[in-house]
Amino acid sequence: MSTTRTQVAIMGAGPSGLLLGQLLHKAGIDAVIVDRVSGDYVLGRIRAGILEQVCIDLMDEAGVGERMHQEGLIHHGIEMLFDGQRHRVDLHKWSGGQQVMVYGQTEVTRDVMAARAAAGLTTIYEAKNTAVHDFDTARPYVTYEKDGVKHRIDCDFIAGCDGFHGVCRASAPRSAIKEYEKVYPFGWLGLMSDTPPVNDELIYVNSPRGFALCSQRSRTRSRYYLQVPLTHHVEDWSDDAFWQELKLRLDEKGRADLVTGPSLEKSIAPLRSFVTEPMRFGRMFLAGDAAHIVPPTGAKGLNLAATDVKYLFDALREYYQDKSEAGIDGYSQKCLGRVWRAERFSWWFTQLMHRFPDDGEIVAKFQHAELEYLMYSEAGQRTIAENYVGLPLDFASQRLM
Ligand code: FAS
Ligand code: PHB
Repeated sequence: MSTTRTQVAIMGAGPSGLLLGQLLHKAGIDAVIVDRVSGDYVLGRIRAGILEQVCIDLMDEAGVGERMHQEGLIHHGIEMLFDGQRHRVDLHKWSGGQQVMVYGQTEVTRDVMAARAAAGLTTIYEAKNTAVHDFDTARPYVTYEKDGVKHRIDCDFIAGCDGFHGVCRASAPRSAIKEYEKVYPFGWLGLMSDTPPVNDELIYVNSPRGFALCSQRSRTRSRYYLQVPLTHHVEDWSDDAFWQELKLRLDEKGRADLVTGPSLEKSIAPLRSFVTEPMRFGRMFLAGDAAHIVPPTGAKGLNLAATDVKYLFDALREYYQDKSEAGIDGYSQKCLGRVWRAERFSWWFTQLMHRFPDDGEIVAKFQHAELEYLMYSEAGQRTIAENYVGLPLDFASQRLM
């Protein structure tokens, strides 16, 4: 067994692990990242597309925001389409001047990977049998196998950034953890194409045939989603079938403006709400999808991960530089306050925009009435805008109670 030592062992090289590694490096704190797949595999996963200001700021703090500012598209609004009518929600006006940016998670990951490689930092990909040990002591360590050799990394802390199916949360003692979960009775069939977006801003559709979302990655690359039953498989959906169904869920203008083309990627993602409490177990901290999952309706997953990483980085920096444990002791509670707000909005937005198989016609009428209220009420516009653009980092101190 080969043994090495670092200050922070990060499990997972997705956006959470990579961003944390970059921030720690800039603060002079040593970290090693271990992932069970290859870097190319991580880059091949098509996921989030919308960055909140907290994520944009974190990319800048990590020193990897240059291309994001060059290529990212600032959006000040979204369109809500129901009953064949579009209604624009002015995010900028109703959130007090805030905005969101269209910049794919793949690009975020690519930028941080490049910075990590340029700095000559260690990322161990395609590690097998990864495991975490003794995180309830002051001497935790992780182990893995690579090319038939067993390795051990001794560390001060373990950052569990290994996603929903990772080993870190699974290793927490069952007596110390509570998991909350809601699984939705449908999935999102996503398609990426090198075609110009159907609209300048995103369109969220509540149609009798189900939810649809018209998103984008650039002015020449589009990302579309259709709500599909859980019984469907991606091979059931030809590109033509996808485009036909999307047209049926759009309005006349959408059908006229939609530019179709061959899919670059097509996949079905399940939807769930999931939260782990707490997010800290001794010297192991969970961040991102390792701790929580949101239905992507509210575009919160990646942005919640970014906030966890910011809180965890600040706490670790405080430990090493100020010799204070206040940050690490307060990490879980600080994250969860924000996590539950985002979980609530994502659940609410999903209930509002999707057709649930067991709901009768009456729920469609409730949805229509709520959408009409939201679109014709200042309070309604404000509640969508404030939640969609995301809460400020220090929102916990701004709580009304
Ligand atoms: P990730 O899951 O991205 O990364 C975890 C990493 O840990 C992976 O690289 C994995 O290989 C590694 N790992 C797993 N087990 C391990 C082990 N035992 N040992 C070592 N490494 C291990 N969010 C949005 O905002 N909008 C969207 O449209 C959207 N679409 C999504 C579609 C899908 C199919 C999924 C799964 C998620 C989607 N999300 C979306 C949410 C997504 O963007 C996540 O929030 C984001 O990837 C979180 O990043 P990480 O926390 O780094 O987790
Ligand atoms: C995306 O572009 O992938 C995307 C955008 C907004 C969402 C979900 C996904 O709410």
